[in-house]
Amino acid sequence: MIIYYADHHAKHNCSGEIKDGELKPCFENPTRATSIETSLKQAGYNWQPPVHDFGTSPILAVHEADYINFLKSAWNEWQSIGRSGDIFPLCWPGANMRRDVSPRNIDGKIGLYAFDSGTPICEGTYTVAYQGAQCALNAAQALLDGHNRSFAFSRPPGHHAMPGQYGGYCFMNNAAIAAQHLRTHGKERIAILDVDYHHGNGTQAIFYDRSDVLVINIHSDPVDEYPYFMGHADETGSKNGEGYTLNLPLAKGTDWQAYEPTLQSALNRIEDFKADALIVSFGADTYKDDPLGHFKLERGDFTKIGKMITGLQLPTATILEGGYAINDLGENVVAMLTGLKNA
Ligand code: SP5
Ligand code: ZN
Repeated sequence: MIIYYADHHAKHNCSGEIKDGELKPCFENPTRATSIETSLKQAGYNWQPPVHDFGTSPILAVHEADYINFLKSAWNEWQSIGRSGDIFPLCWPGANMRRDVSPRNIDGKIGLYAFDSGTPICEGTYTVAYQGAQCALNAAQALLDGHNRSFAFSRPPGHHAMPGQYGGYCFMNNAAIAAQHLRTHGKERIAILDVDYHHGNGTQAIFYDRSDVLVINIHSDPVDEYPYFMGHADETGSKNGEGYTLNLPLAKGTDWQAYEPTLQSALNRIEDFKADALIVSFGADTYKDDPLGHFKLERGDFTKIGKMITGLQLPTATILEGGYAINDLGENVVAMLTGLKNA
């Protein structure tokens, strides 16, 4: 298991997020990574910084250039007009409004590039998201270099990030960037298995038209849960990608008994697909005590998930997504890695 982690992730540390109509402390905060560091160290794992910098081109392979440019310049622009707090959106182009004329005003731009109000941007956000993407790229490269298992646990997470929009604490889609890197460098068929509690709308959108990247989500039914507007079972891909998106929404309260057969059907689909490599978007927010999640998985279930994935016998890069029960997060990650270790 080769592990990547950029410890200056702590510079993405916003002052609060809008939740339930109020400004609350951020769930997605630096102590998440500290919890993982502590537990990995105790379990005898080592990690390394993203030693190779792949630059922006693999990021631009899945994200729109104007969007990445916005992320890069947003903080300076925000500050230059005297704003001191974190960046939040104010106004969105609603269903019958126009998005074909780009606003010059910063608040307009934010409305164009954000899809929720729960994802603040602060001074370090761009650099940290960039380093997080580099961690994922190094994890993908490890597979190309012949490793069988890699793990990237950088913040912020990525799976909600769309081709041209941020949200759900995500700015750059680390899993999609990793998957595309494998495609660019000769792997023909990539499967992405997203087991975060929330639907990975960004990853789905990025590969929706394509048959070379299979995207499977097991998540809380969007009828009842964020991100609400994507992740239904009838979304199966379009054009060449028809049949290469699979959504397996589950009800709130799902425990291992209901989760296990769903995971098995996802793994069966990956087997049929004959993937050359697997990317796992791993969110520990399916844990029973997660403050944002409403599934009932136990710590030992993460080891079972890892073991079942190992049964596929595929080179596997695991990318951290959510998980907000901070005191348990590190141990939950170790439990997953225990299952993912080669038999
Ligand atoms: C990567 C990831 O896990 N992102 C999750 C983003 C979720 N943002 C929405 C949070 C709103 C929670 N409101 C539910 C109330 C729970 N009591
Ligand atoms: Zn999540």
